[in-house]
Amino acid sequence: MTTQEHILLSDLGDWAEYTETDMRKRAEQFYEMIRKRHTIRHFSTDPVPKEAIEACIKAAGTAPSGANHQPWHFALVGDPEIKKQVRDAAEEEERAFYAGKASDEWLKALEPIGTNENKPHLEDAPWLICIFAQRRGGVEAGEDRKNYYVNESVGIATGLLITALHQAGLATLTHTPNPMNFLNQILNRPSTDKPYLILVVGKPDAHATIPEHALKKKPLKDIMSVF
Ligand code: IYR
Repeated sequence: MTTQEHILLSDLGDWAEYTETDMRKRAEQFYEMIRKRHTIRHFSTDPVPKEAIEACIKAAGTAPSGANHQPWHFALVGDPEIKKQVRDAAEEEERAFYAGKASDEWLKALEPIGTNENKPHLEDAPWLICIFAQRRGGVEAGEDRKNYYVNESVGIATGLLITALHQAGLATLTHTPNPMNFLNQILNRPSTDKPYLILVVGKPDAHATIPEHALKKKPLKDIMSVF
């Protein structure tokens, strides 16, 4: 065991103390902001500056992770040719999914959302963020150590990313064709990088709709217990 330097949080200046009133107000204000996030499936082809996406990915990269190994990779795709390759491969998997691979129970659960095998948004949206979960890595670039709590870490980073994008005025769709191994090939990722999800990013089309089903959020009493 080596002893490690620790830095006083108060020296960093990265923690702010609020009064109870301000704490409650800020928490409510954040809720009012984030409750307006909706997953959308109809994207406009309007361009979105790469710098805005990069800042959101930097925010995602601050997420807590197992042993701080930051076991994630974000492949940002804006090239129309590569978006088409992703769409073609994803739609092939989705055709198999909707034509029989998915159980009746699963298809029934998806009915109120109205999804199908057609994924034009994979080409319409200006950006696809293909997120990979790294089974191996380490805290320094180029390391090849075992990573820990990989799914938890990447899930948290993805949550931050979706939040950052929403806050910047960008809409998202979390898309998970299954299997997604085609992403390793198209985006040249090693086999120890597991494709985690595709985040479709852009502005909503003027006629974008949201299924009523998606607006049903469980009230606090159904998602929380207090002891
Ligand atoms: N990946 C498919 C199916 C799908 C599955 C779930 I669970 C969803 O919440 C939505 C879709 C698709 O993208 O169509």
